Amino acid sequence: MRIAEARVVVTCPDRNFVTLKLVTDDGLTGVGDATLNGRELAVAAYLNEHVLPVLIGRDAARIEDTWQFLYRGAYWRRGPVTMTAIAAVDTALWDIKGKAAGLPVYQLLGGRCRDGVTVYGHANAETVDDVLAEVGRYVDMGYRAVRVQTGIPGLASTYGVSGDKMFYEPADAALPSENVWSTPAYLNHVPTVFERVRAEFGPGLALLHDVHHRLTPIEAARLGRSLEPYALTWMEDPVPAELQEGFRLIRRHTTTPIAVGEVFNSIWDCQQLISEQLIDYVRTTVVHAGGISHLRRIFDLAALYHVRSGSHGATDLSPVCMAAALHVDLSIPNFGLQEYMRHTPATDAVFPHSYRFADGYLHPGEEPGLGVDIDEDLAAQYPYRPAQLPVNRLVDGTMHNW
Ligand code: EZ4
Ligand code: CO
Repeated sequence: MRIAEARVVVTCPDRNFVTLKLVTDDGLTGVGDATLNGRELAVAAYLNEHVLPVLIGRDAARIEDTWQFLYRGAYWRRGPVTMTAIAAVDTALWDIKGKAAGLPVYQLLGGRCRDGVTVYGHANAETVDDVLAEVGRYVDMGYRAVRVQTGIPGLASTYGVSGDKMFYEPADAALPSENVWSTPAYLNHVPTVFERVRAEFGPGLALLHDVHHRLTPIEAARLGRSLEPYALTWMEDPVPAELQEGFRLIRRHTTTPIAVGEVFNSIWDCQQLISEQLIDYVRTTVVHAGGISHLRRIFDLAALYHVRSGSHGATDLSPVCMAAALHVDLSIPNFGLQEYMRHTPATDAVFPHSYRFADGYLHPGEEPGLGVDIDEDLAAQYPYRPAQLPVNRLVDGTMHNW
């Protein structure tokens, strides 16, 4: 079973996606997500120029060896572009292995550890009154966990608040749009939001919030402490995580659980956070952390330290990534929660998939492999459109983290 064909498909059914498709000499196909939001063509070029030529003729059954070949063989290790490209190959090879075995990938990973994958949705609105209605909508749809983001009084726009309530797309312009940020306004406002959401929905609903890398450790400590009465499931990305030891400071001050890692590419990015028990959920996911093979290594390390999975699942991670994530989520002992932002109908049509939402859970389905594909003819009707993520400045114009 050798890899006979490999191609990269770039398509924009409402947003850009990069997908790797592999075909074996006996006619099996596999797909892998290679989307890096705002940097799509960098990964496409990495795959086309440096990876595809070494894949042709390789044994498609040798998933781990191919991973090691691409990781060690590049000499230049890690980084989002490299690891996203490796992830796409790894994911596609797991898809092929499942089809060759006639089994869904979660069976190859050890079988199911639970009945379904609990997901959380995104309730967001400019005002608190409106966000209460949005949370209610998710509860009515069956969600057991909801992320809550609102506008901040005095700021023109805020991360996580979108016009279209079901399909949030932050990469909103060909050149980065500019947001303005005020930490004091934010820290004062957020606890008032959760006070009302918790009062309205009671103790049973899991509530989450994404800080999106905007605070310092001591500011995050204050936010975590001020949110303790509302018992959040997690406070996400409170500070940028290059300085992993910085989380010790947050930990000393608050029992609000912490989730970090959607931008991490490898086990080395979270090793200290996990082994010092500085976080509660690790948000690494298939597409940006080296594929199914490497993600499972991260989650196994996490299991040793009471850290659970909480994989990123925004709309810029394609249905191929979502399908792969669900096979991992179903099969690991230390699953926590899976983010699930719905894709638009156009995206869903380009990526036919077997996973289904029911009663607050996602189910990957029983098709051999990942249960997802790309309709290449339809994809060709949606040419790439340049789109970048926003940047963020403080009120005085200083560049800040977005
Ligand atoms: O900003 O996926 O938790 N979800 C997030 C996302 C990220 C985007 C970046 O491409 O933080 O909305
Ligand atoms: Co996030």
